[in-house]
Amino acid sequence: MITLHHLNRSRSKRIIWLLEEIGQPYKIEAYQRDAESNLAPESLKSVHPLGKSPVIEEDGVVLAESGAIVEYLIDKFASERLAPARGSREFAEYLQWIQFAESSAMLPLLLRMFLTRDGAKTNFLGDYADAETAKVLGYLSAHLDGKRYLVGDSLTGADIMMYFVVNALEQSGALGFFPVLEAYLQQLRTHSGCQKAEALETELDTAEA
Ligand SMILES: N[C@@H](CCC(=O)N[C@@H](CS)C(=O)NCC(=O)O)C(=O)O
Repeated sequence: MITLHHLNRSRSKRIIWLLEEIGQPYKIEAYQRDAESNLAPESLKSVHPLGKSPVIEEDGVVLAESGAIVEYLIDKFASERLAPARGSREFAEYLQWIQFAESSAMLPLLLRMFLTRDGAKTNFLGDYADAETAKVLGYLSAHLDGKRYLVGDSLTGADIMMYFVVNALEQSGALGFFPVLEAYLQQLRTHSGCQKAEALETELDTAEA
């Protein structure tokens, strides 16, 4: 049995979708963010010292970092369905997009989100965040133009990772500037695993809207 330690409104949604795709038995331990700080509760630190989500427990392995969890679970349970063949050119691209989704793409989006929440005037950070956001999303959009998925023509773990990025973009109200990414988001939402992850995320979120 795989256990997912899930925090409301978090990257953990990626892992719910993945668990739906791989079809192994799983259970969810749900946690809620603190209403003031937006941080995870202290109890998550007893699962993993970082105290962040997602974290999984699987056959004695306790693993944090959504990208690592996606690679680990696919490698173990769904490598023929959700990843290209190891050693192929597509596999290299697959690894790149998995990393991109949590590093190059997330950094400027998070920076912009924190700057907006903070409200302080910045010297260069605001311009840097906006220029980097345009650069990385422009790159992603150019790659996806005319394509349904990031690698080949079927769903892989890279798309499950990227879903959180385009979902965050939608929530920020900026998705309309990127019609290719909007179409990609709709394509990902045709998957029943994605729909189930959305429904479970909503069901497990007890915070006020
Ligand atoms: N790079 C990590 C990021 C983990 C992370 O920052 N998770 C957030 C939720 S999206 C979290 O737990 N925030 C609450 C906190 O830091 O206390 C991953 O991909 O899993």
